Amino acid sequence: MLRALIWDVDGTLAETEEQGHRSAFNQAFAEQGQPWHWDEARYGGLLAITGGKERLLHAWQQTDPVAAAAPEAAQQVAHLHARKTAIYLERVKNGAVVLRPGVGRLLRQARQQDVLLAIATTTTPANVRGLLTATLGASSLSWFACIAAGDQVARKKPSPDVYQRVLQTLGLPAEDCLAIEDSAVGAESARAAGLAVLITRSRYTRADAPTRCRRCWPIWTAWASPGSRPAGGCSTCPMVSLGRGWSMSMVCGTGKGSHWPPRRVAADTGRRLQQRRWGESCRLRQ
Ligand code: XBP
Ligand code: MG
Repeated sequence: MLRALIWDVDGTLAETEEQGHRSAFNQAFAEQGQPWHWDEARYGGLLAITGGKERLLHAWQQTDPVAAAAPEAAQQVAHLHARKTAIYLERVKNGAVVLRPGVGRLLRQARQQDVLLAIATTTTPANVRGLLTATLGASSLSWFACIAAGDQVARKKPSPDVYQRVLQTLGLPAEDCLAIEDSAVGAESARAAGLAVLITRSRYTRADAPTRCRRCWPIWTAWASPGSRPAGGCSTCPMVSLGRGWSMSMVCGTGKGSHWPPRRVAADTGRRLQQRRWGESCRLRQ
């Protein structure tokens, strides 16, 4: 039975990375006299390192390993990251980041139908609160039975810690919940916690290899936006049946596909998966 939807934030609730995180990092670098600028390609590579502080330190180690190993490096990273967070929050407050299509409706539908909502993210907790407040209003914070974020767990994604923390807080078994993610790293984290995962790929995860994702059954992919076609991916709009009459569909906007879903999904999870409607956007039904 579906009891809870557990949402990733960056790339899933909203396309936060480009207008939000990347530009905030670059502004913080410029303000603090750092000779760094992360263009889209560089930032895309760095997203393999989850967590902004960890990402900063990793990039620094790559460019100047001696300075990055100095005793004061951690403090400098923390200082830069604090400024980056402040810039990010300002941008979000000013409307630079919006929810992805269908997300607001799916959240509301879940609430109407007594499906719990939770968040499992590597980003800073203040960023989650800022995004929810700016896009759905301050009262939306109370929609979530659990918000697990950032340093609240020892190890960030792809470790399962953040999802395990959510499951523990909700007091639910993994088989009663569905994780919604945008990346292979996030899917790996959710699957390691025993969760089913629905992936809706985002701007920076368009090229995440389907072969990698298929390991993490059950996973269904949908394109980030109508018309975008990542290399080597599928082109279907799956309807996911979650058992006991629940189902969910995600829009891809690219029309009918052919090779999805893999039959082994059903065998693996005991859940049925059907492809019967096209062009639907994030609907949860009973
Ligand atoms: C994706 C991330 C985050 C943000 C930066 O998180 O890796 O680290 O890019 O956030 P998600 P901070 O799990 O939501 O996809 O700088 O606040 O760490
Ligand atoms: Mg993400």
